[in-house]
Amino acid sequence: MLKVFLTLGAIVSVATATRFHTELKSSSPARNSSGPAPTSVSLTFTEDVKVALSRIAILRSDSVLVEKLVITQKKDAATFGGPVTKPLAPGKYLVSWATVSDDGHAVKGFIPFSVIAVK
Ligand SMILES: [Cu+2]
Repeated sequence: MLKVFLTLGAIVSVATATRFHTELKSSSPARNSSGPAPTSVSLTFTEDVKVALSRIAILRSDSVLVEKLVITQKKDAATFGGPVTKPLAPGKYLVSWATVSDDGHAVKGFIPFSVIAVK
C-alpha cells in the first residue's frame, strides 16, 4: 500500500511541476522538421521568460557543439532567438535551449531537426 501512495505522489508532483512552469509553445525550426539550413532560431514559450538568463546552442546529433547563438528578445517577453551564422551541412541537429521562467524556474530542452540538401 505504501508503494501505491509513493507512486501516486510521484505522478502528482510531476504533474504539478509541469503545470506551473513555462513550456516551449513553438519553435523555428520546428521539432522534427526537415528543410534547408535555418538562418535563425526562434523560440516561443507559454509565458514570459528571462531572456538575459536564456541560451540557445546548435549541436550536431552526436552532441558536438556547432554554435552558441547570440540571442535577443523578439516580439514579446515570451519569445527569443538569434541568428545562425555557421553553415549547417545536410544532417541531423539539435537546438539545445535553456531559459528561466518569470517565476524563477529553470527549464531546458532539445529540438531535433534535419537539414536537407536544397537543389
Ligand atoms: Cu515554475
